[in-house]
Amino acid sequence: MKTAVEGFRLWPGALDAAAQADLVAEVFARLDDAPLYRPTTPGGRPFSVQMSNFGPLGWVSDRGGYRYQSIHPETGRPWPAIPTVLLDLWDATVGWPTPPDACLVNLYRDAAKMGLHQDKDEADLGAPVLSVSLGDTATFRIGAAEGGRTTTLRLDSGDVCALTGPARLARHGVDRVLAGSSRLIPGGGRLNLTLRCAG
Ligand SMILES: O=C(O)CCC(=O)C(=O)O
Repeated sequence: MKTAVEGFRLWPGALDAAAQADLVAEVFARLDDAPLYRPTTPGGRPFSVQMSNFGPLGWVSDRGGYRYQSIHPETGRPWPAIPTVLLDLWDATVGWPTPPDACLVNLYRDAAKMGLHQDKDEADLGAPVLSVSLGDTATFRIGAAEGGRTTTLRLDSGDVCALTGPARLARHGVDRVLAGSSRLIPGGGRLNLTLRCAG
């Protein structure tokens, strides 16, 4: 498929309905240990997206800035392990020789969205970023790292995409989520799981 940015890869429907339901159940079981919370930007503004993490390292944001850390900022406990199915998906798609050590969990409810940004808090900016979409459909926007025009595409439940090579630092974000387009997520909304080599 021709993509918006060289190095952006998309696997539409990579997870079938049963795999999506199993993964959602696994994610919500882990969220009992590492509850979703609403981080704030370094400037003090709350994100519209709720977040948690799995893996040795988790991405956090607060007045201290953006960073990875090994404990949940509210409970002080280590993050739960990354589900094996996601590690297998990493091997089957991007095939990077080292496994991811961070899985950011983003839950979009109501009018939550994510502004255009680059992922650059990771130690290894050569390693790909793999992203799994579950639940409501998102309008995803992406453009080259250097600037210029962006393009939008739909990410449906079960779609998997990756920022690799020249797209690793692509600008990307979620303009909106189509509320009620799926019934997969308990309580509604969209779940996004993003795997990275952070440390
Ligand atoms: O929700 C998405 O599809 C994108 C998430 C994202 O860009 C991020 O976590 O950095």
